[in-house]
Parts: sequence; C-alpha cells; structure tokens
Amino acid sequence: MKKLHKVLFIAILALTQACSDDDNEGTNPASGMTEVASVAIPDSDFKVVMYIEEARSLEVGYNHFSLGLYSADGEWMSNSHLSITPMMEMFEMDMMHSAPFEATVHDASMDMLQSFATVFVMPSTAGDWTLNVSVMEMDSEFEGTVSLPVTVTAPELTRLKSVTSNEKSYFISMLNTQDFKVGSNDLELTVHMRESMMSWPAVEDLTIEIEPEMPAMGHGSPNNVNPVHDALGHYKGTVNFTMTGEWLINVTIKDGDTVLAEEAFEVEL
Ligand SMILES: [Cu+2]
Repeated sequence: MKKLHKVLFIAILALTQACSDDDNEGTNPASGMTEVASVAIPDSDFKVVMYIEEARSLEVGYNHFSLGLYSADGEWMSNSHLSITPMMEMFEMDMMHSAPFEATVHDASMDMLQSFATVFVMPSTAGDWTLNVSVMEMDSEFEGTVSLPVTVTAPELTRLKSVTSNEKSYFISMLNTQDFKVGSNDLELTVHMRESMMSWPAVEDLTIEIEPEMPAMGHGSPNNVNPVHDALGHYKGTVNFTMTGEWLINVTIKDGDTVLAEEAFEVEL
C-alpha cells in the first residue's frame, strides 16, 4: 500500500512538473490544500475559492488562508489581484464588525495563490462571518466584489483571549498550538486592538512575558524565551515543555509599566 502511494506521488509530481513548464496552463497552485469556501462572482464567469494548508477548519483565533480566482470551470486566473475585508453580522444585535487581518503583497508572476490571515474574534454561532473580496482580473480587465461566507468554529482549547484595559479591547492570539511537542517550541503571539468596529490595528510596542506551568504537578520549565515584537503585531519567542500532559502558558502583557493582560493559554501535549 505504501509503495503504491509513493508511485502515485511520483506520478503526480511528474505531472505537475510537466504542466508547470507549460506557461502555467492547467496548473492549480492550490493542489494539496483544503478548500473551505467558494462563491461565484455575480455577473461574471469567475469564482473565488478559499483554501487552508492543513485539513483543519477555520477557528476562532489567528488563521492563515489563501484565496484564488478561478473561471467557472476551474481554471486558475493567475493574473489577478484580490483584497479582503472580514465582516461579521452579529445575531440578534443590530451590529456589524470587522476583525484583524493581514494580506501579503501579491506578485502575479509567482505561481502562487494570494495569502491572507484573519483573527476571527468569535465563532459562527454568534453571527455570520463573510470575507468581502475585491477582485481585479487583469487579462479581461474585470473588476468586481463578492461576499464569501465562511464558517468559524471554536477550538476545544481557546487560542484567542480578549481583555479590556483603559476602555480599549485587546485581542491576543497564540499561533500553531496544535504543533507543540515536548521540548523547545517556537512560540508566536499576535496582539491587535479594536479601535472601532471597522479598525483593528496590530499593537507593536508591548512587552510580553511567558511562564509555562504544569498545574497537576506544580512545576514549570526552564529555558523559555519571552516573545519580542517581530513585525505587524507578531511576537516571537520560545516555550519549553519538559513532559506530556496539560500545561498552562501564563502570559503577561505590558504597555510600558502598565499591565494590560494576564492570561493563561491551556495546551495539551
Ligand atoms: Cu461578532
């Protein structure tokens, strides 16, 4: 069985390489990714498709994803630019709000989909999430917008904390917690602020301290590195786990001498 997989993989690889020599025709840069949403653009022959890397779903917290423009019959439109605004319409409240998001600069000559990230601040059980997507297709000079509905679930262990300090709300996400293993792990957090319902900027000048703790056994761990700001509100450090089980990562966030947040993220490994 394993051998068959290997042969199949090599065959697919050969096919992909053969295609990529052929001026991108027939290639789909999304191969290997999981489609999570798609929508046809009104009055056009195009659709927008959303992919994520792993076979996961969109969850409350920080999510990476890719968007591609395709013809109705599935041909990738490489010479296109997309931009997004996430939007949530809350149930039983006359209220809409956006969320923190990131977009990488798109080089249409690259054989890649455009990548984005959004910090979904609530699950879809609280309201309807959409991505408002603006589309430009250069070859046909098409411009349009479409609203892409997405479903956001709450993970079993939360990866997002929100706190209010000085009447400002901060949203703290911990990334890639599913990948944590015993030993030394890259730790990445993002911090955003809700300036208004539509403006959720990254906060770049904070001090973050972490302290892992295993409550059941009453010990911590050595060799942790406090996350420091890298770019766009992303803070990077190192967390070390000395054994499997349930851990808390205690996170203290300071703005100068003012403590903004003291939160504990639960992780299980
Ligand atoms: Cu909401």
